[in-house]
Amino acid sequence: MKFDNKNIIILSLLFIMVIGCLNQDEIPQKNDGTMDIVLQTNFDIDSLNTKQYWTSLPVEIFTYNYNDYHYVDSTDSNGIVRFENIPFAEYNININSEIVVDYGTFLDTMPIVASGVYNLNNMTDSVSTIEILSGGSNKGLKINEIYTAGPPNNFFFFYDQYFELYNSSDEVKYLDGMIFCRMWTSILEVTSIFQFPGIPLTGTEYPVEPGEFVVLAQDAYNYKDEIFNGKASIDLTVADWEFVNSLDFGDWDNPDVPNLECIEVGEHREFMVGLTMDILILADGSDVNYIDGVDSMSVVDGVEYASSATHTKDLESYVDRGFGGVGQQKYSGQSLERKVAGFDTGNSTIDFEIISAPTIGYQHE
Ligand SMILES: [Ca+2]
Ligand SMILES: [Ca+2]
Ligand SMILES: [Ca+2]
Ligand SMILES: [Ca+2]
Repeated sequence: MKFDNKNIIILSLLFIMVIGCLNQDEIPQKNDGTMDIVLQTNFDIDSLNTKQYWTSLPVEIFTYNYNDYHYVDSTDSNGIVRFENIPFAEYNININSEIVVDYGTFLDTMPIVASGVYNLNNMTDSVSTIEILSGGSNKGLKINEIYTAGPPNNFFFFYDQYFELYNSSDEVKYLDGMIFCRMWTSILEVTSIFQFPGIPLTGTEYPVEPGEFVVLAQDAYNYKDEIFNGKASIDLTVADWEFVNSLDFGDWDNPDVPNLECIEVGEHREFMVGLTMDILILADGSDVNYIDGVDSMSVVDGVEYASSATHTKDLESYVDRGFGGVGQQKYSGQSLERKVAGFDTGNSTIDFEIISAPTIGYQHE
């Protein structure tokens, strides 16, 4: 790869010139000039730092500095994409795509993402590198959507919470005996523990097909008409499962929807989680002694979410390296979903996005 020195000089001059006419807080104006962005996409295919370039990968850039500046172009055979003569501004970079990896004996389709900001302060670099992350290498049952914030309302209603699981693997998975837990700050501290019926690890009563979604409702109840005159809340009678604590006498039990039962001795509470901050764990059920937490080897998926960007990360990083949901509003009807069904890089900061409305049993566009 060869850089053109002339371009670097022109870019640097342009940078100095444009910065020269702007106050620090002022957003760049359309007539401030143009710029080029050259991005080298890198993909570490085997997590061993083996770089691979991907051709024809759509890369999107957009800026909040103006209304309509949004560009999509594709990488060349060196994994490079160029945006030339675009208005001077700070651009966000977004890749949300799929790649097909040829393993010789089979092809594997993997969802990938990359995101970043092309910072004006770094404009003297002629080529920026953007790392592509694959969310498909660790397949299995995933916590795909977390709908907890409550529908738009001003009387603190949030009882329409649900969680969506997704089987991103190519094989049938079984829910038999699995546990779904709310944790305190670590996998060592269980706050609530509910279990699917069946025998953990070996049971085959409750299959989840590859690509299938499973909806776990706080209550499999139709909140659509009763509470909000058909406008704001949702119908959870479509759920595949509901959480029931038989010691909570007020807990709704829909006879048509099977139950995850509370297994904590003496616990009277329903399964209910934080609206915009909490930790959820799906585990295989081989360890149900909750006193000392959930055995790390039994954890199938775990997600931390928090609306505050300054939230201190709690959950062990080998379960989740980040946290999703920054900026999510309580009582907004917003939901938190993986960018692509089952997409999991092991970092919820990257894997999840806030969506404006829940998607019960399907993936948002
Ligand atoms: Ca319930
Ligand atoms: Ca039920
Ligand atoms: Ca334990
Ligand atoms: Ca969904």
